[in-house]
Amino acid sequence: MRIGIVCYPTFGGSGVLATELGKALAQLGHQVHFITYQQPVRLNGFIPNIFYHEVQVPTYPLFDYPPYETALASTMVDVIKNNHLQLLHVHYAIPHASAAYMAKKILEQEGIHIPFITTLHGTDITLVGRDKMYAPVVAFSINQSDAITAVSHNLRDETFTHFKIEKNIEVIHNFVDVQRFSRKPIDAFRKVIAPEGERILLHASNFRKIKRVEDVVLIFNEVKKEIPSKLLFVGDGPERGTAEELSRKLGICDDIRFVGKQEQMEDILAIADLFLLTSEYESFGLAALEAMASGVPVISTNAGGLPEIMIQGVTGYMGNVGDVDTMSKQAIDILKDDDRLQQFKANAFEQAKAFDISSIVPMYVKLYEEVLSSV
Ligand code: GMT
Repeated sequence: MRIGIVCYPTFGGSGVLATELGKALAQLGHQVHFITYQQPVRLNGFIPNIFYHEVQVPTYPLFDYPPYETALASTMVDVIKNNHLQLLHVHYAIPHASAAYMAKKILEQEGIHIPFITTLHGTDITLVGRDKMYAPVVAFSINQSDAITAVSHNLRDETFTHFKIEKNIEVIHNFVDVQRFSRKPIDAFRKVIAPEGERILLHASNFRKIKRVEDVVLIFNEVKKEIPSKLLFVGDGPERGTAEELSRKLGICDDIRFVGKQEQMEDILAIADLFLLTSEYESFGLAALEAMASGVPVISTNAGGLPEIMIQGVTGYMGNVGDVDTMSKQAIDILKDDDRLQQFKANAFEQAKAFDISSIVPMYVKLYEEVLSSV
């Protein structure tokens, strides 16, 4: 198949998933064309069968807001026509689904039929998409999609709750390449972070308000009182300053490192003992799944789709949003004893296998074939 993939090229989960999907499809022999405004972060090196088309957004003094959606739709038209694409798969509804609809309608006038599939990822529905400044266009373009998928049952339910959707939404869970994430820890790296053999706790996100990164600091503060440990913060975003300020106030900043945005997550996860994800909402929690694939148990909230990947008391624990007390006790429970920690690590790894790339990617391929056969 010749497939166009549209996504955000940044470190966000939707872009990561879309890129990994494109790479996997290319490996299966399909031709994959990424259409986005920057080279996706996980699209590194030369991969046969993968093409990248950059969306250029010309500016003009009249534009306070350069019209990205128009440029995106025009690029889609150009790429589809010149590369004879058979279908488009857009990740994150805003503005990718409406741009795909526009491209589809333009091409229809030239006798070219291009179906598009929209994968809903989370905030495009639960936070941003619901805003009345976006909602009518989001609902319309989802309904116009030839197929719709959601990354969890929870997100599918949320979509039906907040929008009038007239079509089926298929749940295809996010995936992880377990083989890639099962790395041996680099001892020298572990020593730099935890020179006295302390436990290493880890949080990775875009540091938006919804992640509640202050709760990560508060949990770490409690753990540290009982167990010698260090905390690594991976990623960056608006709430990083808040987390830093709180760690200074608590007098624990020497035990916390902010390492910024990182491409080699598998190497960082390999040295971690526990992953913390305290979000107010996660449609899925891809970062938690990647941790599990690295054999790292997870303490998370029980929000959104997290209960669909976690097993309470087995792969880690889930607590209510904001219940720092309970989540701290759960973290200590996992970390206090070596054998117990090893058991949780093994369980986390075992559960990640249920979401391995090898079993999830064929679901997308099947969907593509169904969509193409109904054209
Ligand atoms: O976590 C974010 O805010 C980034 C966002 C995105 O769209 O990139 O992540 C969403 O999609 C991920 C991949 O499907 C999910 O694993 C995340 O749970 C989801 N984030 C939220 O729902 C807040």
